[in-house]
Amino acid sequence: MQIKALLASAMTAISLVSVTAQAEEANSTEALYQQHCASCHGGDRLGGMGPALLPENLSRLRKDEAHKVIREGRPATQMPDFGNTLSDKEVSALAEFIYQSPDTAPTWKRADIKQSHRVPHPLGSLPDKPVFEADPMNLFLVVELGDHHVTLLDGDRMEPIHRFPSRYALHGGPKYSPDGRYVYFGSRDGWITKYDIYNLKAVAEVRAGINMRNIAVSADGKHVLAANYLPHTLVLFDADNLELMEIIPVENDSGESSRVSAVYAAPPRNSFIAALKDIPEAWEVTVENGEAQVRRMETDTWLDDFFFDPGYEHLIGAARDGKHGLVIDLDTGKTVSELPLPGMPHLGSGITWEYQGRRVMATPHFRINAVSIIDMDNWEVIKTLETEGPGFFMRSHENSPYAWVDVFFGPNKDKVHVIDKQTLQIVKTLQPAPGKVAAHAEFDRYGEKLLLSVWDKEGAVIVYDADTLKELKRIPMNKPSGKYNVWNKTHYEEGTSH
Ligand code: DHE
Repeated sequence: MQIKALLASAMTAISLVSVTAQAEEANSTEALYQQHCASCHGGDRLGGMGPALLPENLSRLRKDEAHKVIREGRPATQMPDFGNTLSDKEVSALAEFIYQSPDTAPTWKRADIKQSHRVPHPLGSLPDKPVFEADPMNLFLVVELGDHHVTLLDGDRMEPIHRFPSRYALHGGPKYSPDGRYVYFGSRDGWITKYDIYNLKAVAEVRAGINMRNIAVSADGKHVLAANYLPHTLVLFDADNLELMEIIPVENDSGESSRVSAVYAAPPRNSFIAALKDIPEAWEVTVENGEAQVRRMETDTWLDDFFFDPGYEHLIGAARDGKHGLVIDLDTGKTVSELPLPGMPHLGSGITWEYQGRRVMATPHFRINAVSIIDMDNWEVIKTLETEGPGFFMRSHENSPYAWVDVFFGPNKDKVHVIDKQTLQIVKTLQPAPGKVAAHAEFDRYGEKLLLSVWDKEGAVIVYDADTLKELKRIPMNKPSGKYNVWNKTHYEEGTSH
């Protein structure tokens, strides 16, 4: 009995020692963070000159990569190497630390948003004429993820006009103002930057959240709506100078909150449509007399990625489980059809075209080697086209007979298929840079030429003739991701994402 008691008290003492040791270690890692990282990444890890270092923001970076970045730094950025300053144990402790949630959940409130707001060039203060010679409607913006820059390209000559730094990790398509003069970029860390293309200047900036999905600009160009994962909000801004209008908490009637999967403008409805990731609802947001009105539609499941028919009468959503799709009538909010799309379709990059007198839509899948082609009248899958791997992005143009889809994942990630839109067959498979991902095509305004990214630090944007499929030139770029043509985006061209 005595021995048992002695053992128990020894165990308690040992566990107290280990709890104390753990607490001391945690404190010393926190101290290390404050000493070496806080000045750039923020004392609260919400980001500063450097990106936010919270688990949500780091979900796309493997821990061993984080370890490497701390040890070796990031070339072409302000991130120094700590390999000589810190021991391996300290580097590992820091790499562990940034993946832990902070003791107090981070918040991003009205005061934080307002404090982040900057307007270096208020609307109306800069000249109304472009400072360069080029068709302003046939410009492209190319996001270069490698060193967080954006290149402005002349779409007639296919020559760069200007290259400028962006916020860290832009994601989703930048959104143009209806006249194509301004563009709004969204970053994963929540920053929205309004850029004046005519004057080549960032004119306003604000941070809408800590971890943002995407932004949408209303069809009349008056409002910007940001969709956040963290906090669970939609945030409405006046598009003129990105002045905060309203923070909309994303919750259901019982107060349960949700991340927002994405938000898009729905021009014929003069509204925004958002889908929620943790509550089975889609929301239609309209702005009336300066205030956001929310119409909730209950959905049969949680929606991830989604797409619309050209009249914005239906939302075609991918279920979060990745096993099927739903078609929702946006007027009644009712599910009118289920789609057998088992491979996690990437509906955000879906496109549509006329096929045998009816409209079809096509989408690649993240998990299966296929493109699904769906009749938009009866919502039947009319063809499942086998590809050489799961794809990410699909593109076409009204004037082009072809649709392009990449093979983003797996051993054939360097291949791109060209599909004949009338025979629904793959007519050519290109492999422009063996071993390197080739992805994301975008056509010029006429559908005559297109750009394809070689998604690599020593990458390029390749210009193709859209009819002969011949390569015309390569423009070197640093991990170019998406490319966005002003005409196609502002005219909601059927072959491009919106
Ligand atoms: Fe994206 C668009 C979601 C990972 C590059 N991506 C979008 C959009 C959504 C989305 C909802 C549409 C927003 C818009 O344009 O307004 N993306 C997701 C994911 O859920 C996913 C799979 C996981 C994640 O962590 O977010 C994901 N996306 C990626 C990447 O890994 C990519 C390849 C590199 C990156 O930038 O992070 C990537 N996504 C893109 C690009 C677009 C995009 C280039 C714009 C496509 C377009 O042509 O409009």
